[in-house]
Amino acid sequence: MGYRVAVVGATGAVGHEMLTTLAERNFPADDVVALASERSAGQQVSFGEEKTLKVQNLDTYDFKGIDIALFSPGAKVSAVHAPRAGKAGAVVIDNTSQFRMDPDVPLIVPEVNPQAIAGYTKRNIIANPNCSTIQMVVALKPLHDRFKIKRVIVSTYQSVSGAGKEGMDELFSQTRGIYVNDTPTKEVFTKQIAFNVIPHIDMFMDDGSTKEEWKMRVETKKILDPAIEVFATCVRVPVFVGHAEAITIETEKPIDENEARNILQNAPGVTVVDHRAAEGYVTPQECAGEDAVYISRIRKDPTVKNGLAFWCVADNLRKGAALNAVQIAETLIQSHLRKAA
Ligand code: 11C
Repeated sequence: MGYRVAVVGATGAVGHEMLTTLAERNFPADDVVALASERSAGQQVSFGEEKTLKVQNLDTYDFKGIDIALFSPGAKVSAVHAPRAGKAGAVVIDNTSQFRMDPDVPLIVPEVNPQAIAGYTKRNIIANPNCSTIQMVVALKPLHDRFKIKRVIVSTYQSVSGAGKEGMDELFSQTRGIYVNDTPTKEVFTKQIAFNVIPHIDMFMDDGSTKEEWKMRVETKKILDPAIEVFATCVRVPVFVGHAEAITIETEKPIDENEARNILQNAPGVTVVDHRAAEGYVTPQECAGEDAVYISRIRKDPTVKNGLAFWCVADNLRKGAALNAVQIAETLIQSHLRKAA
């Protein structure tokens, strides 16, 4: 007997990727239900190569009988409907920022802290971290285990799909508009994103950082180690899919570049492409549609006693969102929600 799975926010960019990932990985589901707002109810969404699902209205949907609900509808909608689904007996895996820092909700990256899933029973909710955090902690974990990371400095280059389909549409229409001499429309991003970069993702905090930068700090502490200090600068760039990060770490133990490369080569979820030549590093355009977190440009940082720098890219819709959520579901059914075959 398989599982009954709901995908909430099924018409969005991440919801679409969740359905694709469930189908591609042959998730053992007997039934998959697509849910979205009343406005989208009745639409058809693809599930795998051959099937389509009719979108049902989230507001009136009864989650009784659903085993796992993958949520990506926006934080305000999750705030209302995730607890409702959890109370009805579904285990919610929520991709929004709504519950990530709730002490009763585990925040999970399966390659990093799968053991923490056990805490889901308090609220029946598991949180999926922010995309920029996920790819970073996948790379940091094996290095932390060996060299004990004290401090991380990270600058991000984040694609517009982080802001959903609307963000992708805005980059497309602004780029086209500039070529035909139209005034670019600006609704999703704070400044023109076509042919530009914007050092502002999510709202400003009192200390001058943005909420995206704050998320990278607090989520890394919750997932990996509260002792690690993270200082982030998060920047939106005119790329459709794939987030890139320039990461510099300072470690307690002496760190050797070749040993670090070897450790990363053997780390789960990581692919190292690192030759000092044009084909020897990965860019967002090459990682779109891929599952791995790619690491390139590994080199010593000689400005501190024990320092290492590297370049990290991943598909933010896959490992940064949908794939990580489905991997959490896979871990959950292995460890906690086993069903007789
Ligand atoms: C972005 N990282 O690239 C954001 C998207 O907290 O789930 C995800 C926001 C979040 O804009």
